[in-house]
Amino acid sequence: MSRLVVVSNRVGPVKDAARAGGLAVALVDALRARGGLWYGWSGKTDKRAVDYASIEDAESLSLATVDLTPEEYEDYYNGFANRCLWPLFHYRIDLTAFDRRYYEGYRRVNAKFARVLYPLLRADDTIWVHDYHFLAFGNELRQMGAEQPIGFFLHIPFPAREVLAALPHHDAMVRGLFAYDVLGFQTEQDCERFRDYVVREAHGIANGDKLHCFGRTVTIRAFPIGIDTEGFADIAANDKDARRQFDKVTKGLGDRTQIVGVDRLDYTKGIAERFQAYERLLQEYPDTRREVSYLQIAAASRGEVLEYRQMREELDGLSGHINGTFGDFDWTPLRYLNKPLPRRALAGLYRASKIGLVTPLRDGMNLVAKEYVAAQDPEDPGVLILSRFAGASYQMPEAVIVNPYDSKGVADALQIARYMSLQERRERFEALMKRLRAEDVAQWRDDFMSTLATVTRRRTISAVS
Ligand code: ADQ
Repeated sequence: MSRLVVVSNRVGPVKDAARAGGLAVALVDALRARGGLWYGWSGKTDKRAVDYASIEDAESLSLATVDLTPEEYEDYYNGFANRCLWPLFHYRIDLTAFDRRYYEGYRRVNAKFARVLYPLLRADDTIWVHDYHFLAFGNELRQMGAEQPIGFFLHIPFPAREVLAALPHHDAMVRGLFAYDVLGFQTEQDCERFRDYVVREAHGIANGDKLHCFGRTVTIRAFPIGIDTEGFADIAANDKDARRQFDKVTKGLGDRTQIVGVDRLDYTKGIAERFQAYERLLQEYPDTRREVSYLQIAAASRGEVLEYRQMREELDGLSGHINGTFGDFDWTPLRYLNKPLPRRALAGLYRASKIGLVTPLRDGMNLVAKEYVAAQDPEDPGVLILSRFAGASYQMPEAVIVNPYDSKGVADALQIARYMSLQERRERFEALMKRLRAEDVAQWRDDFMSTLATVTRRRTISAVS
């Protein structure tokens, strides 16, 4: 078996991968099995950063990382990746910074990553590149002469053609993607939008899962990412930290319905809209007062980006308003915590919550939805309320599917979930779990790897000119 090289913006952790979640575990397992190399940014910035990787061996695999200069970090990471591609691919043209300096920095850093990796590659390596930080990376490697199979997986949505066209360099960006052999997306809908762009905008030709354009052929497929379903269910049911968290949440809850939301603090997750829907619930259904308790965990992220700081202020205001209006001496309607929870505690929190509220405005997949279901007690499972705009909604139709912009609709869904019969909850849970078990993270990884191996067995290699 050839060596696997995984490229992602952040590398690791390896030792305690379980702490970071299913994706890290799945990648570490694959890397270990193939004596692999995990390559990316060190997480450090340094004015004197050089084009050189630090390599460390970590338990049957190697880690190679590069530092960035503060300018590179600003233009490539904060700038183009997080202030341009992230909002644009999530349909927030209004928040997108179309700054050419960012784009140039992004190209430069993608080229730097390729330049540093290239001498470390072996002829029979297989390379798997992750996410929107590295759209241009494959073509940079090809231009240096890399002939290895290179696959790319996009964790976030691929936008509609008209939205992508707002990006001044959309054509070069898509052209560069044709250097990869396999392009993996979260859903069929993402594949469809990519195909639509290539056929209409670049006059490519679609043929089944193949797309021909710019003198190259790539294979396009959906690989919906999963979680470690069995492992997470086991933690929720049996782990002592999970149990401790479960007890903490349920103590003093009485007959109240616990609603939970868990997110990275990000405007794509629809937390402000969710707070408004909750307020609507309390307004329109007075029987819910004192009878529900909503806990929102939102771990701060990307605090250096202005839009994230503004959103944080907005959420502080909304949560204060809800508690000020509806709260009482002995009842806090909304508890809103800005911190990450360890995975084991998260599992206990999900299990203690009768309703999981997952309402992103746009999301590539959303793993919280999957974790919430996997953590439930099969005898008395809770109800998942899920946005139709999360990639996960296509695999999870037995959730209560909502439009996150429609606060009345979400408030109604909360009422439906509160009164859902045990039999209906069990039926929905069983159908959801069946698919979560079959389509877990190991299956996602193996599916991608075997597609890449099959596709590249016979093909010609060249850079996109
Ligand atoms: P994210 O946008 O980060 O990921 P998501 O899939 O919801 O989104 O979460 C990833 C992980 O972070 C989950 O395992 C979750 O438990 C954890 N997490 C989130 N908030 C947390 C908190 N407050 N405390 C502790 N853990 C927390 C991107 C895409 C998604 C896609 C994933 C994987 O945006 O659409 O599902 O990649 O491909």
